[in-house]
Amino acid sequence: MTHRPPRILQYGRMPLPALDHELAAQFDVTVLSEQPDRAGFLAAHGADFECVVTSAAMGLPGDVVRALPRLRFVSSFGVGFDALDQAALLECGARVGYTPGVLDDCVADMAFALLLDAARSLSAADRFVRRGDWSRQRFGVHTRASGKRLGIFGMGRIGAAVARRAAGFDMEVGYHNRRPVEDSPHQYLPSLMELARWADFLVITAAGGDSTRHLVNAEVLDALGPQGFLVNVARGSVVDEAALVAALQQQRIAGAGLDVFEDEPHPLPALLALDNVVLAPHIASGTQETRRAMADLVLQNLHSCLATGVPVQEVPWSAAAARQAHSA
Ligand code: NAP
Ligand code: 8YV
Repeated sequence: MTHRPPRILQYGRMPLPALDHELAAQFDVTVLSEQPDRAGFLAAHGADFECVVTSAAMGLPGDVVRALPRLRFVSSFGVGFDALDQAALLECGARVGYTPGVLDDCVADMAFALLLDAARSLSAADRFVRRGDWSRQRFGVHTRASGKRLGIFGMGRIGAAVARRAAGFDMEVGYHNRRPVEDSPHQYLPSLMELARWADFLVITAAGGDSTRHLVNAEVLDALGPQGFLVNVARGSVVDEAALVAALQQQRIAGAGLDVFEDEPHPLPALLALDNVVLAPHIASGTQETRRAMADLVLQNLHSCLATGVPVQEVPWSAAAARQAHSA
C-alpha cells in the first residue's frame, strides 16, 4: 500500500526558498497564492485541508481560516503573530506553532546595526563618498553611541538580546514593558513616555498588534527629543509613521533606523527623501543561519502537530486555549 503524504495548504511562498522545496518534498502541498481564483479554490477545496503553513509577514486572515472547516494546525514562519487572526483561530480550535528564540541574535544584531548607522550617519556617509562629494566638502561630525543610555521598549527575548549587546558598548540600559521583568538587572521605567525622556536611543522590540498600535506617537518622539534616536525592529504598527516623518523633518528627533513600516512594502514616500533615517526592508531575521533555524522549526512544528497534536513551540494564546479546554 502506498503512503500518501499529508495535505498542506501553504498560504504563499516562504521567505527561504529551500523551505518551499522541503515542504513540497515532505507533504502534498497546494500554494494558495498561486491559485488563479483563491476564493473559488477555497470554496471548492477548503474542507480538504487540516494544516496551513504561513509566515509572520503573510499572516492568516479570518476569511481563509473560516473557509477551512477542518483546520487543526497552523505552522508560522516567524515569531510575531499579529497578522494571524487570533479570534478566528481560537474559534476553530486550531493549534498554532511559531518560531521564537532562534532569531533573537540576528534581530538584535540588526537593531545595533541600525542604531550605529543612524548615530554615525554611515549610510549617508556611503552616499556622500559615492556621489564624489568627499573631494569637495567635509562630511561633518555625528553622534557617539558608546556610553549612552539605551531605552528598550519591549524587554522580551529580542529586547534582552539587544540589552546584552549594549553591555559591549558600555551603555546604560532602561526598559519598559507592561510589567517589570523579574530579576532584570536593568532599570524599569514605568511608562513609555518616561523611557523616551530618559533614553538617548529608543529601541522598539515590543510585540505588534492592537495593544501597542501607535504607542510611539508625536508626544513620545518629543520626549525622546532633538538629540534622541529611534530604532524599530519590531512592527511598523507600533509607531505613528506620519508623526515620525514630521519629527524627522523638523529635527525634533535626531534620527531613526527602521526595519519595519506601517504598510509594507510601502514606507511613507517622505521617509525616502530624508537623510537622517536609515531604512531596511524587514530583514532583521534575514541571515542564512537564522532563516534555516526558523525553517527547521516550521517543519518540526508541523511534524509534531501531525504526530502528537501539539506543536513544539506554540503561540501563547493557542497554548492557553488548549490548556483551558483540557481542564474544562
Ligand atoms: P517577546 O519575547 O514576546 O517580547 C515581547 C515584549 O513586548 C515583551 O517584553 C512584552 O512585555 C512587550 N509588550 C507586549 N505588549 C506590550 C505593551 N502593550 N506595552 C508594553 N510592552 C509590551 O517577543 P520577541 O520574541 O522578543 O519578539 C518581539 C517582536 O519582534 C515580535 O512580536 C515581532 O513582531 C518582532 N520581530 C521582528 C522581526 C523583524 O524581522 N524585524 C523579527 C523577529 C521579531 P509585557 O507582556 O510584559 O508587556
Ligand atoms: C520574519 C518577523 O522573517 O519573526 C517575525 O515576526 O517579522 C520576521 O522574522 C518575517 O516576518 C517573514 O515572515
